[in-house]
Amino acid sequence: MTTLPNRPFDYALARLDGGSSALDAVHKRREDFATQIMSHLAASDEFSEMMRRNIAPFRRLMTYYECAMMEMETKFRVLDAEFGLQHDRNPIESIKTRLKSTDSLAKKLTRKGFPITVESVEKNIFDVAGVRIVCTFPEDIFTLADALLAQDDVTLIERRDYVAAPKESGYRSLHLIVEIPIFLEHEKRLVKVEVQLRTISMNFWASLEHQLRYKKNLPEAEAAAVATELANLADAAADLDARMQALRNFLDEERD
Ligand code: 0O2
Repeated sequence: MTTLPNRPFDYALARLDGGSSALDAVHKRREDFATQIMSHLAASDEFSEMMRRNIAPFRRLMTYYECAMMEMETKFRVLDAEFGLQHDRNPIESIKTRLKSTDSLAKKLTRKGFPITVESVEKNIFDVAGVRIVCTFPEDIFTLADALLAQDDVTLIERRDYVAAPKESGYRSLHLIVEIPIFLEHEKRLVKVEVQLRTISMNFWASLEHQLRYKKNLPEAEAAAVATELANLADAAADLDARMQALRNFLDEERD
């Protein structure tokens, strides 16, 4: 088991050395932030203008993504119900769906240097439709992912396993980009959906880290200490998951 030293964050802060380099870092971060805002505003304006000119195709595309999210949510609800029958417990704690906002779409197209058009959104952005599955135990993540990928109308486009190889931030989840069909009045369309699978404790960490990440105007050294502490907390959450899983496995063996 990984144990955290007492008050590691206080310790990290106590070692910080202030002075002019910290002040320079603050000025630099402010400048970077201002530059980011300016390019973001320009991208948003360009994106809004593009949407105004292409409102009907853009709405249609977003509706396809919405339909694909509904399909995907149903697939997981079916798996959850069937697992409940077989194993007397449900592997899914909650499901959340989201369409990427126009603001985030504009930012991502600009960041990646893709053209700002409706076609470009469909061709280049794979996480317009997002479905987040919060599982009870870590093994449920992989059981559900395997069951989804075994379905004959699901095509795997990309798999990123941030459980086996967490991000530097400490972020853990299994990400799948899959393509599924939606059936419209006169056609069948293949639509990409990003599925994020994670446990309750991975979700707890990711939600809080997401909030804290916006408190950005810290001097560099303090920001580094915060990042280290967040990564340590992610390890603590993973440890909790592993112990819960071990308990689950023990109880399952006792029952058989
Ligand atoms: P939202 O609103 O959740 O969609 P790529 O350009 O595709 O290589 P991308 O898209 O950043 O890079 O892919 P990545 O990093 O595999 O996955 C991005 C999504 O994973 C993020 O979506 C978050 O949902 C989640 N995520 C990744 N890293 C972190 C992290 O360190 N902390 C937290 N809290 N979440 C993370 P968006 O687009 O940021 O936002």
